[in-house]
Amino acid sequence: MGADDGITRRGLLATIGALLVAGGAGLTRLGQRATESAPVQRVLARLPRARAPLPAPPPDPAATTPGLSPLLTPTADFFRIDVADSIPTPALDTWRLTIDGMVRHPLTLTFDELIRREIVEIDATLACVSNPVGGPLVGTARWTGVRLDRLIAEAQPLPDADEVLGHSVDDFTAGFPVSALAAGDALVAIGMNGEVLAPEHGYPARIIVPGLFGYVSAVKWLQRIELTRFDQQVGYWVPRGWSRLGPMKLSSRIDAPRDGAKVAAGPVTVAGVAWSSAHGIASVEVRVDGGAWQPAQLGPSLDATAWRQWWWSWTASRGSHQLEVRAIDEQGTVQSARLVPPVPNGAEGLHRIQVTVA
Ligand SMILES: Nc1nc2c(c(=O)[nH]1)N[C@H]1C(S)=C(S)[C@@H](COP(=O)(O)O)O[C@H]1N2
Ligand SMILES: [Mo]
Repeated sequence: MGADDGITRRGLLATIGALLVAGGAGLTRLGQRATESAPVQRVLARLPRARAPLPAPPPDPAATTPGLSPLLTPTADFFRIDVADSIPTPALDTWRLTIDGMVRHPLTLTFDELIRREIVEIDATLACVSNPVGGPLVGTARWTGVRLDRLIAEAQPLPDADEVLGHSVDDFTAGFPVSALAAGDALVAIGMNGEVLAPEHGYPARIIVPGLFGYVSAVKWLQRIELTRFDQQVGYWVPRGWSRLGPMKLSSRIDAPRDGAKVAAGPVTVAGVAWSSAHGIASVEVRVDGGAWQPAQLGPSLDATAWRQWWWSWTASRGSHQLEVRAIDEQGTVQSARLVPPVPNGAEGLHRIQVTVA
């Protein structure tokens, strides 16, 4: 996020202060006052509670394992990828979500109408298709929103519609198969990690489809959901050389030690994260200098579509050593070691680092 969202923090706080002095009526509900600027509306917004909130996350192993990614990625650390020149900040009171295209009953909802539907929570990992092996473009969040399958069912899709195409206020599009709704966990998300969506992550609403890369699904600053056909329309990135279908791939990453690190001989905790598309992680293995694969310990499982932390205690001997990791999913699939670049449907290969033990 740059300084390009049209308002400085100090200016924003001053505006809120003025509003509070003028009377706090706008504080009680989302998007009540047409006179508030869009950023002020966002700051004043409160996230509605899920009808059946998820339990609090278990103690995070990252608290005691230096360098390990947290179970849930703090929003401030969550990667940001988009083609937006500046971050759109739709005003809640004029924002609408339309569901149309190949449907019997097109639907247009205000924000208040959207959040009158049942609010649910999911824990899911989101990865960018352009993330290289071992790269940072992946994060896990607790998403709050309205079930996308139910919203689309309200619009009564025609049987020959095979694609859900999301449109943003800035004309980005992403499409995925109608069949991806069957899992029941896709959301029109309005919250992330217990807070109203941050401007850079799609406020006021975005799509989240657990198990799919962002470029085919996770439209931020959402304004329209179109039911269509893959043989008629495809999302923004498809004519630019990326695949029509974008399931996330079984992947793993070493967070600690860092590549190129110098560590002391003796016990060293090797740790990281592993994730799949929809099948949970069954095991993670580590090897040193191409030796035998060693089973790592796994952290808590939030959901099959959320990453799993792992760690392994290595007795490091002096010299330069190579560490590699691989994941195995609940279906028994072993992560591919074949090197594949991100284009057109996601990188493959094992994350490999080199460390010096002194
Ligand atoms: N409006 C809009 N939404 C978008 C994009 C975009 O360019 N514009 N990029 C997509 C891609 S490629 C990814 S990986 C995710 C990233 O979401 P994040 O920035 O919240 O991590 O947003 C998706 N949604
Ligand atoms: Mo992406």
